[in-house]
Amino acid sequence: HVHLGIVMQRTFAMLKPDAVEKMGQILKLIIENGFKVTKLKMVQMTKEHALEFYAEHKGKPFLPFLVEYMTSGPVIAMELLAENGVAKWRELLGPTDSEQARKDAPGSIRARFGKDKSLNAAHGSDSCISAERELNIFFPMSRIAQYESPRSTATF
Ligand code: RTP
Ligand code: MG
Repeated sequence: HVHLGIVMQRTFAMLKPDAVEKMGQILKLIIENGFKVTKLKMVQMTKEHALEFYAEHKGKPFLPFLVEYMTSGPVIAMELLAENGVAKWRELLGPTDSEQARKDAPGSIRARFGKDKSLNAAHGSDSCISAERELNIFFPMSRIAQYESPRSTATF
């Protein structure tokens, strides 16, 4: 059928350990840029978890350092929803190298909150296929019940 109108796309975003302390500012930026935060949680990744997440980088020289970085403290995992969300989030992130980002995209998240080509503050899926894979790692369907449980014990 003919599809008219806006196509919303979900993507996986993550604040890396060095950016978690700046979550307030970064979340404000995310919302101001028109994303809906549809899932969010803080988790400590294990080494196994990080190796699964970065399977595409198996064998690359930077992988051991990357795994150490990503397991050095908690991360904030999110599902973001927006029109053309995958590319839109990569755009707001800026180039991988934060020093490059400060030259080419000074308003971007990596320019503002990252340090260099390794410690770059945040992650974004590079395609819809990657987004589905990465969202399933952090937000598996079988655990959806945990989402509602705090409500039943809350007192108002
Ligand atoms: P990300 O996956 O985190 O959104 O970043 P990206 O697509 O822009 O970069 P990618 O090539 O997928 O690399 C994943 C992460 O590995 C670290 N890295 N270090 N030292 C290095 O040469 C190097 N290259 C990449 C960065 O933390 C990068 O985000
Ligand atoms: Mg990548």
